[in-house]
Amino acid sequence: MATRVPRIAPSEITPPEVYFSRRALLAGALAAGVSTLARGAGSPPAGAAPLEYTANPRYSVSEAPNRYEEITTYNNFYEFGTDKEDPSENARNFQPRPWSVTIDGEAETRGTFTLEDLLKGQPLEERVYRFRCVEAWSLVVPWVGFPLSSLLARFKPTSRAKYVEFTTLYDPHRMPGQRSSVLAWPYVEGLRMDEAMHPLTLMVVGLYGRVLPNQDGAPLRLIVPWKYGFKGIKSIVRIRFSATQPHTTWSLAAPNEYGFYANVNPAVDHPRWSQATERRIGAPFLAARRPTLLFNGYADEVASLYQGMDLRRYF
Ligand SMILES: Nc1nc2c(c(=O)[nH]1)N[C@H]1C(S)=C(S)[C@@H](COP(=O)(O)O)O[C@H]1N2
Ligand SMILES: [Mo]
Repeated sequence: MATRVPRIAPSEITPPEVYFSRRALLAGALAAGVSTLARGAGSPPAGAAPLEYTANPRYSVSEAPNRYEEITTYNNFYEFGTDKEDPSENARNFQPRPWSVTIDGEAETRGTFTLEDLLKGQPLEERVYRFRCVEAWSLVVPWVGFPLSSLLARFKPTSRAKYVEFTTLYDPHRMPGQRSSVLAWPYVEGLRMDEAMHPLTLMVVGLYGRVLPNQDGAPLRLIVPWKYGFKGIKSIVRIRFSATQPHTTWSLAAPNEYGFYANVNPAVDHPRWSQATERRIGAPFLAARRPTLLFNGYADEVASLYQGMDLRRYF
């Protein structure tokens, strides 16, 4: 994931612009009921099935979302190739339905559930989140989904459940990138239980009011907006409650480069490049480079989860 990212020269750092803050949250709340689609920042194709959802301004930034085309043609999804434009091309014929997810580990309720069953009784929300890839580019995305916490609660995790592990589909016939050994398949990610239960942590099934496109992780993917993008595992087929910290794909591939926590932190550089700034995809060249914010701008909401932890050690 990291090989083509250039070092960022200090001279490229631009002055602060508009940031996600408590104030932005309040501004969002005042704009309640105004759909992000009304901003005209992008247009999903007529072919994608519309979803029923309500906007959640409490958990939305006021920055303009990236265009649909940007969010769906500049992707990381190594199961469909390692170049940014590979997933949009190679996932075109992927069939994300029917789909089922296996729940196991430290929970009273376990088993295999259909996607429809998992979505039952989960009202969908649109949330406009900032998204920061570890490769130092960023997007603003109007996701549609529901809080992971309300899904997990249904399975009654036991008191031994300290972590949640997520696994992507393994099927090299349907995911041609898995025929290469660029990563140890299947892709695995994980969260501490309190991170998983945080109200910002989202199970995503849609984008721009429509069913999630294959290249963005159909039919079900995770979004944790204060963490680097690689925590947002796609096309999930298994959720396991665990007493111990999961062995996650990127931290196994390069433990000194990709930590388990992966909280966005401009003060902790990647060993091979700075994390102090980021490039906003689609922004005019001179405005594209902007400072990266601690916890991706969500510090007010999540910093307390890491009180007393050395974020340089637990990166
Ligand atoms: N299964 C799986 N999930 C994945 C990845 C992947 O290669 N495989 N890439 C991650 C990375 S590095 C990023 S930045 C985001 C990209 O999400 P997007 O393509 O929807 O922007 O997905 C994450 N989830
Ligand atoms: Mo990423």
